[in-house]
Amino acid sequence: MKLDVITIFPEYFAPLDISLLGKARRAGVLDVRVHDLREWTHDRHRTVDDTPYGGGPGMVMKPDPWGEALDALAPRVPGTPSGTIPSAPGGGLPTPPVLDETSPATSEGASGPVPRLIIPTPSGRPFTQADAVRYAAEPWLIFACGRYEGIDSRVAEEARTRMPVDEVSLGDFVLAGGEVAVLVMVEAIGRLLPGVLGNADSVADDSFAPGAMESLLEGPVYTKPPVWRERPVPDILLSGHHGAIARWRRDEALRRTARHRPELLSRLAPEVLDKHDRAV
Ligand code: 6GU
Repeated sequence: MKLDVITIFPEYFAPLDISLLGKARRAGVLDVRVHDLREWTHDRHRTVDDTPYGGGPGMVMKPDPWGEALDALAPRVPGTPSGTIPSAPGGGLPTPPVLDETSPATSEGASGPVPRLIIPTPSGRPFTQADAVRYAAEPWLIFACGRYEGIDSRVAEEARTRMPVDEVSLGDFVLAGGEVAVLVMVEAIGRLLPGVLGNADSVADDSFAPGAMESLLEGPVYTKPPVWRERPVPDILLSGHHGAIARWRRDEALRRTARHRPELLSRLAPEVLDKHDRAV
């Protein structure tokens, strides 16, 4: 998988060299390139922001450096619309097709793969494990890290005329910029790539993993010693009864979900519930 990151703080991405993702990069499963947005500025101060139209606090990222960066990383295929839609009434080109999360997975055309552009923003739709699974199957992702009050809206709008664009949020809180959000998403995606995790089975048992664990939180885990500070490991885990252990784990997952995320339980699809779940 090829991964481009555009940011004004390339130093934020040093952690991608270590641990699991570092291993994936050295193994050649993951090709990450971090780009400094200021390379696509042309003024002495390498300006990337300006005051917001309509007034208000904070600054907005200027569209020009972003447009040039995206043109450089994902060159427009000759013959496709420029994306400049003249606003003059009755004039201009027909609106080009809009590519978004409902578009099919990145397709391999005659000119090679089209990247998916991912823009982290607290006003995006929630990023979930299902997105991580979908993104892990794509050949090429571009992450655009906004700062300040965000990126001029026309950047995403114009990019949508030539690649799928997803605006995604990590949750209901506000970060200072997209960099940390991108590190989070790249780790969630990277650990799903073939050959990155030691034990491929561990992915299926994850909280939120598609299948039996969809909408469930994983329960407690234990290792040796069998008694620690007078606290024994639950007997069932030492019993060797694999069926009973699986049932116990599922009951614990249901209990933990009820306690920490009650709204997830009402979302459980009937087909992922087994006939013993109701008793918990
Ligand atoms: Cl994806 N970006 C920023 N800046 N803040 C966030 C976020 C993303 N998700 C939650 N808060």
